[in-house]
This record gives sequence, structure tokens and C-alpha cells, in this order.
Amino acid sequence: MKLLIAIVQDEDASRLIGELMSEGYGVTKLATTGGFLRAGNTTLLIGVDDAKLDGAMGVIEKVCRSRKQIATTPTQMTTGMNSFAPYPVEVVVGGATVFQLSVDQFKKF
Ligand code: 2BA
Repeated sequence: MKLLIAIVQDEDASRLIGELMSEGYGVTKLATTGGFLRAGNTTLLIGVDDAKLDGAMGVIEKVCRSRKQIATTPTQMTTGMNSFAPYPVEVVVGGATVFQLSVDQFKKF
């Protein structure tokens, strides 16, 4: 068995959960925040049997889109003073960041 930790954009989360559930996967949704953009995203915990791993990955890949977002990072100004000004930078986010972990044991009590 494997545990997938999938970090996805909020906009894709609802459809992704729906498709995974309809195909019989168990899903837990966590509300999370990305360290770089400091914006909300969604992390899904998905426990899957090895035989269904490729299917789960396929659903994630199909549903999650990449999007452009503007990051406002503090940048030092060249005024001679030690001041910082927000400078907008465009970054491409997603589709999904997925970690695959081996599960030693899985129990439900
Ligand atoms: P954030 O940390 O908010 O990052 C959002 C997007 O900003 C990233 O998209 C990437 O395109 C860009 N980015 C991140 N760090 C950067 C940096 N130091 N310099 C320039 N651009 C940077 P994704 O790579 O698709 O990541 C989306 C979200 O997935 C991340 O949100 C974070 O919550 C999570 N994530 C990505 N890689 C991770 C990792 N190695 N460990 C844990 N979480 C990760």
C-alpha cells in the first residue's frame, strides 16, 4: 500500500475529490498554505493499494491544471536606504505536487 500526499490548487480540489471518490479511492482533505506564495492550497491524503496506484495518479494528472499566479516578494530598493518594496513576479503553480510514501501498516479500529 502507498500513501499519496497531493498538494493541489483550491480550484481543482473539489472536482479531484469527486473523481477520486467516484472511482473508489479514500481521500482526506486538509486546508494548507504554500510557503512561497503564502496562499491557500489543498493537501489530499490518499491511501491506495499498489494495484490502484497508477489509476490514482492518472486522475490527479487529468484533473489538476497549472495556472499563473502573481507572487509579491520583498525586493531591496536601490535608493541607498535599507528599504524593501513588494515586487510582483509571475510564477506557474501546479498542476499537482505529489509525494508517494510506502505504508508499513494500515489499520482501521
Ligand atoms: P507555494 O510554496 O506557495 O509555491 C507556489 C509556486 O511558487 C510553486 O508552484 C512554484 O512555481 C513557485 N515557487 C515555489 N518556491 C519558489 C522559489 N523558492 N522561487 C521561485 N518560485 C518558487 P509548485 O511547484 O507547483 O508548488 C505548489 C505548492 O506545492 C507549493 O506552494 C507548496 O505548497 C507545495 N510544494 C511544492 N514543492 C514542495 C516540496 N518540495 N515540499 C513541500 N511542499 C511543496
